[in-house]
Amino acid sequence: MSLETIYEAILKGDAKTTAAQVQVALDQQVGADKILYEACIPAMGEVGRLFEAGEKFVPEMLISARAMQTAVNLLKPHLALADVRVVGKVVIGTVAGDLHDIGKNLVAMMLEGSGFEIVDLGTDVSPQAFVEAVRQHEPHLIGMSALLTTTMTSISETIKALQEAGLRDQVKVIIGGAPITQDFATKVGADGFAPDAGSATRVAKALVGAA
Ligand code: B12
Repeated sequence: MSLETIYEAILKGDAKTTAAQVQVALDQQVGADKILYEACIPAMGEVGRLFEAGEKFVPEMLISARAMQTAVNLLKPHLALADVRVVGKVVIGTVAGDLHDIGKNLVAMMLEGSGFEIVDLGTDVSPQAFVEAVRQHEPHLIGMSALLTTTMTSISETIKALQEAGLRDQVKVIIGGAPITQDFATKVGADGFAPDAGSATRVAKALVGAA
């Protein structure tokens, strides 16, 4: 086993080899976070780079995403070391028009592992669905993920919908996704931004006063 083998397997979209090699790595006591951050996530970054360069196409992105998902499923129990103390409730989803969910799922997983109760609305979540979920679940935090420059606007639309529903003051908003920056977060009036799942946990805890 080497992290390189896992990286290559995800890049190729070979879910079987990915699963087998992740298991070997875990058996050899390689840390789950090391496997995730040094093999799996860089592989997805490379998939994106090759797609942008016209060397990979949507179906290939999809099979790499599936291989990544098998890795995440195996890593999950090792990453999410359950902290029984509930520090807050988070409603999380990928915004309207956007189907990317690997990053959102990782963030949800890490938040869950650090004591948050998670209500996952899935992908392509409309501003209205976020508003309804806030009414129904009364979370401390809303997490929105956007991976496309074209769906970043759904974040501001959702924040606007929360304001119009009179709910904005009841909930903190944390956002993320590859095209999201702190500048963008400030501009749209989000309370927090994090570039990755690890820092998402820190920011979320700070927002609910549990840091
Ligand atoms: C896999 C993938 C797909 C898969 C998604 C499968 C799935 N179930 O998610 C499929 C094949 C479906 C797909 C489709 C498309 N994709 Co795509 N995709 C990717 C790819 C290669 C990887 C994304 C990924 O999973 N990364 C790994 C995860 C771990 O990283 P992450 O998502 O960034 O998440 C981390 C942080 O951003 C952060 N984070 C994420 N969410 C949140 C939320 C909160 C609250 C916080 C705090 C933090 C946070 O923490 C995460 C963990 O560390 C990216 C390339 C890239 N560099 O991002 C392109 C990419 C996002 N896709 C792209 C495009 C263009 C598309 C399509 C439009 C292609 C097409 N022509 O159809 C469609 C759009 C479909 C749609 N409507 O959503 C472009 C977007 C370009 C742009 N500027 O908008 C990218 C950047 C590729 C590229 N370089 O051109 N895609």
